[in-house]
Amino acid sequence: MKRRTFIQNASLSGVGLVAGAAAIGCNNKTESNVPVDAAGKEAVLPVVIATWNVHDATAKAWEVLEEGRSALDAIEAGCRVEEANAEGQSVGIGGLPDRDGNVTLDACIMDKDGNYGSVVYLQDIKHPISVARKVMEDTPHVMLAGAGARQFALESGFEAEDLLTEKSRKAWEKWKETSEYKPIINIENHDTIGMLAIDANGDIAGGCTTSGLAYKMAGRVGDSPIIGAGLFVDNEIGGATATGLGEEVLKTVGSFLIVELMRQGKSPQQACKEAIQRIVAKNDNIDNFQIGYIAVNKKGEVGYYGLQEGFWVTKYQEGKNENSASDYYNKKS
Ligand code: SD4
Repeated sequence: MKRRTFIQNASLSGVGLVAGAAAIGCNNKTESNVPVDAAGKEAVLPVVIATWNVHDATAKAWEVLEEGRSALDAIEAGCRVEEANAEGQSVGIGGLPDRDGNVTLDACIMDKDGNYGSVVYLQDIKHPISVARKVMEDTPHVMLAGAGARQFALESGFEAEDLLTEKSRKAWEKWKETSEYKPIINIENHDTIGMLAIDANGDIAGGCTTSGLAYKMAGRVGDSPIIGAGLFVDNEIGGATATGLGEEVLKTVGSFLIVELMRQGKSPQQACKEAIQRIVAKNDNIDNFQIGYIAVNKKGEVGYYGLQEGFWVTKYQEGKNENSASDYYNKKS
């Protein structure tokens, strides 16, 4: 799809939000929300960005955007790719279990209107991102947990299945042989998918889905399904999402912080970096865990920053689906 929009230049602090401008070239478009800068240059849209090396997921999200569908649809479709990938051991089927051998999943989704849906400690359902969307769209609540979330999923037509694959069961059994309860996130156990998208109409959505920390205590929930921590979207400003040790993201309300820093004028990159610095300031020992943030602003600019080396992101923009290693804080010489 070639995006052709006719945008009037209405500048608001350098970035104008043009409501009601005609937009053609995409099927389902009504009015454009695509920002232009003071010089009349349009944001480079659409854009999809996700944590880690998730080419297939970003490609799927891009395909949905190219059909002229919403950022929300793109996020759900993209996240489902990783949830269905049994080889990935941090998301959906194949996710590493807690220390008792239970696979428990957390996910959330947020749309352009600030609506949010989430599931925590969900068992036996492969696509928590879709259950989260159903919570958002079909219930008066924003979060369902555990047995209630499972019951809601089954009543909504999702099927129960065993999510513990042979590969993950073997890894858990091996872990038990030497187990010392000291989970280290994202140094060897990562790939939680946090994804942000802006559609051709200029609207932003985000999602985050994970099996959480491998071999966690039963009942443990991380940042990924918690609004403001693992994900936050404000369609006037931008969005942010996180991967890494959820406890540290939760304590600093990382994604909300990044969006607020962008509201104050920081670029997505500067905002992600400052959110990592907040974590550094509160921790004496930053060597043993990883955190990675990604962000987009309304202009379609992206940013990403890690605590440690080894945080990768995948971005699909201007027709290119590319991986990049992020810059990071803990540069040991
Ligand atoms: C959590 N943030 O549950 C998630 C884990 C993660 O890549 O990001 N893994 O704390």
